Amino acid sequence: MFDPVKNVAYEVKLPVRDPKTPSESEAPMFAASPYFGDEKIWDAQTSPHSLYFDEKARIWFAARIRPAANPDFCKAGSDHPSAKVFPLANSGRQITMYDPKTQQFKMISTCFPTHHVQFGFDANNTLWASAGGTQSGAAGWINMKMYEETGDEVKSQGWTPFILDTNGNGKRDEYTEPNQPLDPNKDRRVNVAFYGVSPARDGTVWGSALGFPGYAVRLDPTKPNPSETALAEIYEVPAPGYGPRGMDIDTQNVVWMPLSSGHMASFDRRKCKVLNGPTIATGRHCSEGWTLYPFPGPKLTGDAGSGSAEASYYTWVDQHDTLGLGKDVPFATGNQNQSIIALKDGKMVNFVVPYPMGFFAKLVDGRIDDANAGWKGRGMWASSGNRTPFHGEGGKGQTPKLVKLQLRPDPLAH
Ligand SMILES: [Ca+2]
Repeated sequence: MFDPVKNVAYEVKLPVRDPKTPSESEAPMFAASPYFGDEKIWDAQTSPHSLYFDEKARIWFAARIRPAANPDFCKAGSDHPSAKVFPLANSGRQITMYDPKTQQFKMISTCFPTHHVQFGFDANNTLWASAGGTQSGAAGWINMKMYEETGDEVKSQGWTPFILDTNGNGKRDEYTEPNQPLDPNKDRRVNVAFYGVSPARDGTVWGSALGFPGYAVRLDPTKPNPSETALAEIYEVPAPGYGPRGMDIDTQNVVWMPLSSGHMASFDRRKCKVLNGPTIATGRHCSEGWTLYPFPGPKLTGDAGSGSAEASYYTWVDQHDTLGLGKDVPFATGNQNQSIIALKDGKMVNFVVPYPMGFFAKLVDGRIDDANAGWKGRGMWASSGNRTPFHGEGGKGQTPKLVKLQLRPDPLAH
């Protein structure tokens, strides 16, 4: 935790609900580390991945609180509305909330796995969770209004599989499974899940689905009982692009994501000519919605594509102009450029962090302390590091760092 007003950093240990929660120290060691030998220094039980502030300045983590086997209410035979549609046997991470003011924790045992979390703009203040990999095939949420009012973690959670409207009638119907032949009279389940997840202002929820070439995925949960009614759409990344990771969305509902092919990609659904029917099953029905922008840096030897060797992890959209390049400017973590990379008016702006060497951002967020103080009142904050950093300046024993970026009008401005 870091408080930029008081300039204080401290650590908080996240608790588990079940003492039998696995520890990373139980994971097998495939080989000794050249830096740490056979010492297992990463021993977290909670394995927290990503986090999000709420309007009360509390922090919601994707974190493990129990062993992976789900309680009965998640599984087949349960009368939970989501379990009746799509029972889930395992969840590798759940939800933990920390309130810095009261120093209290709350934990929610979710049936669905969590990886990234983000609040929606709806009246229920829904917290959406991505799954990470595609194994679960489900998108999960917490109705935070209900949870805050009742404390009922079972009733307040829900999830749905990803169902495409392949029969094209505008609503969700009986569906065929991914391993079955397509039936023109039915809808179709696809085995995807969100890696990055971002609710849009129109009530839909978007995410990236890992894979080669991978997808942008849209979920429309705006009809009552979304476990039974939510419809999904998938949009395959077009050549020469492939390999999306963490994504974000802008205020116009345009999706932004980094690609392993060395591009920043945008997807704008408003450009699509077809949105449902049998041709959407492959996700190849709207290549016109995509735009690929090559990242800065050299290309990989022999790469016939147009991208660079950059291997960006995450894209974040500055919806509120916290840095000063403008509202809705997308930023990517430049993990090979040791930078943060903005796309401004079609051009890449590469903010290289020269020292300490080895700058390695996993995500950024913005903060405006004084909207009337120009560049001094605002800034972007980036994490630098990994779970056990060793590849940065200083070597073994370094801890992760926070880097603040501000956009001065000229280099000597102060
Ligand atoms: Ca349908």
